[in-house]
Amino acid sequence: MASRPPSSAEPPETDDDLRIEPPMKRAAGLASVRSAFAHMHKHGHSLQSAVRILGQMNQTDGFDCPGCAWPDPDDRAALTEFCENGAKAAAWETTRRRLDWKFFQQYSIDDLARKSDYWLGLQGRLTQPLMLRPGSRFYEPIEWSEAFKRVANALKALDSPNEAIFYTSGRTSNEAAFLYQLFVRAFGTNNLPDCSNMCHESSGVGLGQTVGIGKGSVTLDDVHEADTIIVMGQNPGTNHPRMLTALQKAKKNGAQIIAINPLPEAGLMCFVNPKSPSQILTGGTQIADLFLQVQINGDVALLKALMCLLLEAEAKSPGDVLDEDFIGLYTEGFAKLRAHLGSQDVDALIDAAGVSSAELDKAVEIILRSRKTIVCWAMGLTQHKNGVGNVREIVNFLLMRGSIGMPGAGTCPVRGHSNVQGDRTMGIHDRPSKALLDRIQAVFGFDPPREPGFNTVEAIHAMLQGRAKLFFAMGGNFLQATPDTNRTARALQNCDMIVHVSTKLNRGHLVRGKWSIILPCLARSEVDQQAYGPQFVTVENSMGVVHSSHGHLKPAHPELYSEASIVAWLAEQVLGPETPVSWCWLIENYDRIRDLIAETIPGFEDFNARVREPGGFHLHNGARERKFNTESGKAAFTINPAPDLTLPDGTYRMMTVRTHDQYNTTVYGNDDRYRGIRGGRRVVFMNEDDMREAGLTAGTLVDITNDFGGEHRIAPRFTIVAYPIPRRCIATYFPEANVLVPLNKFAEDSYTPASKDVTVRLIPST
Ligand SMILES: Nc1nc2c(c(=O)[nH]1)N[C@H]1C(S)=C(S)[C@@H](COP(=O)(O)OP(=O)(O)OC[C@H]3O[C@@H](n4cnc5c(=O)[nH]c(N)nc54)[C@H](O)[C@@H]3O)O[C@H]1N2
Ligand SMILES: Nc1nc2c(c(=O)[nH]1)N[C@H]1C(S)=C(S)[C@@H](COP(=O)(O)OP(=O)(O)OC[C@H]3O[C@@H](n4cnc5c(=O)[nH]c(N)nc54)[C@H](O)[C@@H]3O)O[C@H]1N2
Ligand code: SF4
Ligand SMILES: [Mo]
Repeated sequence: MASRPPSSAEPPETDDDLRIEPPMKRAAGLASVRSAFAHMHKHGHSLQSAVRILGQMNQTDGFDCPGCAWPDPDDRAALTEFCENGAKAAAWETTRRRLDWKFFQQYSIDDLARKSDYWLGLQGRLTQPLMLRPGSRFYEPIEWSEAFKRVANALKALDSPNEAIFYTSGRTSNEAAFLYQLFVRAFGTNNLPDCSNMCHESSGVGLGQTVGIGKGSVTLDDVHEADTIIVMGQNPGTNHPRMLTALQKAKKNGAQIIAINPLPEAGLMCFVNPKSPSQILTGGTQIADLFLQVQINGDVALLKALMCLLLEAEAKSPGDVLDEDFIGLYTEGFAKLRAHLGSQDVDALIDAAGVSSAELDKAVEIILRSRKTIVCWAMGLTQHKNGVGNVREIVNFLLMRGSIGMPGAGTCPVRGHSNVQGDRTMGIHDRPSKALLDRIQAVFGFDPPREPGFNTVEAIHAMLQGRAKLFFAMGGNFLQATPDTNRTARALQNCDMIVHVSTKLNRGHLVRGKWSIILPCLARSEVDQQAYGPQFVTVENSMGVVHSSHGHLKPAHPELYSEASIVAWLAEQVLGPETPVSWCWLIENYDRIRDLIAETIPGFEDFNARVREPGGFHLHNGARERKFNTESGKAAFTINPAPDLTLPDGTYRMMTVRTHDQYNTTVYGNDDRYRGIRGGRRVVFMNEDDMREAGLTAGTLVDITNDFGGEHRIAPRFTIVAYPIPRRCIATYFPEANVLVPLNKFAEDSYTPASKDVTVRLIPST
């Protein structure tokens, strides 16, 4: 095994136990229940304690699952409203293991850098503030008061507030996020990059431009009622497992499902509901009625081809396909789109998509059954250079048939982090709207900065160029979640200070600034005790439902601060008498924060009362009512060129995906059960014909390389795995392959890094 230099920003190679099995054809079942409890056990929980903790998850008086943003059904099952991966997230967060000062005396940052991400996460919860002094290789514990003082002094010493960057990851509650953005703006900057920049930003931008709201339009009831559900660029069996229950219910009600994906993901093919004994006996529900194995980034071509076929069907049977009334009343730009589609070569589009015309005819047949169509999507569509174009093309497709703003139809971008949507609603944004800034000014009486701040890509450039010198992260793992890992590492190393508010140790803590500080915080499942008693927080799920989350567990350590109180204490010290609010008074009782949210953010009127209703409340959504909040008040058809997919000889198009055993950069285990991978993560999924042509065999070790923007990148020693993936397409896992994702290849308009389309070469390892 090749060894890496110490302090490497990349995970070490630890694939000694790699085993390859055939991919599975169905998801969940009893294996998922076994896996859920095995993970709880691994983190020190007895069966009894596992049942107690998981039984609270997603209940109206319990804590919100720290996993994904999929909504909870109204008819929640008592005790079992969670999935295997929700259980893994809970196990990882509620672990009984603790990191004390002895651990940090024992391991230097170089020792820790040689450990795998899995090992780092297994060590337990952070319990004390930690500091890495200039020149030292060991974190040392410090008092909270000293930690706040050092961070506050470093912030105050900057020449300009714009030299500080304040990152957020999407687990932060509404209350903490609202305070955080208020503090950052009172401090004087809009430098609020967010994990959303790397995630659904393309959806937010594309939907905002076309239907006037950067969020999806459907509710869970719509999913249950739809006649056609198209799932594109998403692997729900792993990343939103309870979505399969909703799809199963939709199918029971007569829906047909089309899956569009380069991979035949097990969860898209068949789902065995682990809660149903009859399902376990009968082998489950077939999910996709039609699987379109699109090539990577072939979606614009595919959607265009579909729309051309719909126009052909309309010509044959006028009035039956298009919703002319809807188009006339609610939209603009259709004539131009129609002319554009008329000029397209449908066979060439089908070819570019990589599917057959018979398959597309089948898709049209399904779609024409009714107008109640929903399109769901995730990272397979947003993380492309044309990510915004992908989303606008979905909107074109839905608008043509009036499939929006009616029961059972609409847009469904399926969000990642459990409160990523809420964080945005609370004002975490590098490009805040004028309306938000005006409200902040009216409510708090200070003039917030008006110029745009840095998004993630811009933040990395600013740090590289020395224009930003202090990096503060409210959660997350910026180092490994961002593209071009080694460049990001250099950017972070350029900082005078790096501050992480974190629950667990991750590799991001090991790439140091001149000073590095870790502030450990409470997790959502824990009691958040403040002056007025235990506080609950609120979150917004993927379908715009705002609800409460109540932590019941004993905190991992008595001295942990909540994220909201960390912001408050810091704000108090940084802003001093200039402060717009009394921060420490606010955190005595989070109702006070919610009252300010109610005053500032539209849709949160009477917040404290409404969020106490069981299940919370739905935020208003214009698109759901066909009120399109665009400049013209109409939904916009747009023209989106299909990307040029020609590849230089000898190169492949690589997408970076998640395994079944990880949560973004958190590695729960080294298996990817559904895809047949055990005991390792450095694998490349490849088409067998491509392997033959390149003289590669299964098990060969290759270095993956690329050159982009004058930089040569290399990710060494990945094992080739033969897989049913389209020709010239390959897949690797995030974050191991992030070193290859070019910083400067991102979606137009949204800056979302193109992590699903990286041009690479494969070179046998020496
Ligand atoms: N257990 C677990 N749950 C999670 C997460 C996790 O890491 N683990 N992460 C959370 C977060 S933050 C997010 S954003 C979501 C992510 O949820 P997903 O978007 O489902 O995550 P990915 O693994 O990135 O999967 C992308 C899917 O898109 C497909 N794909 C890739 N490129 C293309 C393309 O060009 N076209 C099409 N049509 N398909 C393509 C891939 O084959 C894969 O099935 O999940 C959330 N939930
Ligand atoms: N190549 C490639 N890169 C990608 C992606 C991809 O598909 N491919 N996906 C992108 C996407 S969609 C996303 S959302 C980003 C994710 O980017 P991030 O959100 O930055 O990354 P995570 O891995 O989710 O962050 C994990 C860390 O958060 C901390 N943490 C966990 N819970 C809490 C909490 O409650 N409070 C606090 N303060 N800290 C907590 C822990 O220390 C943990 O180590 O990655 C992006 N990067
Ligand atoms: S579907 Fe998502 S939110 Fe629901 S239990 Fe699973 S991981 Fe948690
Ligand atoms: Mo995400």
